[in-house]
Amino acid sequence: MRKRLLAGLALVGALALATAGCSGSSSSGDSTAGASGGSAKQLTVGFAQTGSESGWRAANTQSMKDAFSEKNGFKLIFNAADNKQEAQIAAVRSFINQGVDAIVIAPITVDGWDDVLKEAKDAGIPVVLEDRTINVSDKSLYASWIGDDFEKEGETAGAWAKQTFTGATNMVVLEGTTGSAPAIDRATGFAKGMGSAPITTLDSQTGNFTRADGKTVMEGFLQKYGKTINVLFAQNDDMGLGALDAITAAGLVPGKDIQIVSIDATHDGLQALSDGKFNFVVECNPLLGDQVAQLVKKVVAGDPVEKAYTATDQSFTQAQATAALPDRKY
Ligand code: GZL
Repeated sequence: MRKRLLAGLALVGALALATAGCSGSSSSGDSTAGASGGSAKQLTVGFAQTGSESGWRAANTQSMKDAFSEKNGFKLIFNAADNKQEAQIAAVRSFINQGVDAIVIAPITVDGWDDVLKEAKDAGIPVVLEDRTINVSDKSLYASWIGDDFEKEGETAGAWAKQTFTGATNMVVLEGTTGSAPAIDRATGFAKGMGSAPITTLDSQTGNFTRADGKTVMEGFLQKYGKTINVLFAQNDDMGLGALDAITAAGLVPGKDIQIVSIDATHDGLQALSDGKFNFVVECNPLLGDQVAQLVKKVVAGDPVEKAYTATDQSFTQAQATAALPDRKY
């Protein structure tokens, strides 16, 4: 069960002492001070990232690398698993064998983590989750999680669809990575937000959070359903951006013939919204690095921490996207 405790924002603020908001973050804390102050030895941290599947992921990786810098008291061992869970688990095992001080994981999928997390626990190495969540039998196998509320993101997108489509409407869905928390929770949230709106889901398939697969799957949807499609729910911007090429190639106008609602609010996603090719975008904040770094220091220092810290997200209409773009840092 992945019910997450919505921690008070004040707590997130306390963790991110030197962090700016969504517009970009730069740790400026004392490079040697541990979370509880005073000098501390450099912490070696292994970070098992999902891969490099999307613009969101690139921003998240950069945020983590900026935060886990030598200046901030870390030696970072980084691994990107090319969206293959077995590779990600192998990376975690390698961190354990190297005897790192802590492990951070952005878990590709929700299941399959019990064994390797037990190995980390047996080795006395604390694990912090960032971004995606997992299903585990024993929650003591990880110290804490920081990320976004995917179900709320989906619900916000679904509520926009309910408000926008009052007559019979046909929808297709580009799902994220199969078995991943954002794909599962965004679908759940969208259904909640959509409620009893007269929206029929013609088809729903994974585009693996990538532009290439988003385009390919949308081409298939267009061949099968053509002009009967009224709206696309893309579970991330990259799949929606890939779908734009397919929609245009089919002689249809994205944002008009087929409306698009997407999640992430990357720069390219907000640009598509500002240009009228997307119709509504929900943010999923990738700039988690500073909070994760502060949390790791507190966990290693043995300070008390919450089980979950949830980042704050917003949503964008076309006008809001146009206004936000100049200052957008990702
Ligand atoms: C969400 C993150 C998802 C993004 C995608 O927190 O896990 O993975 O929505 C990314 O863009 O690939």
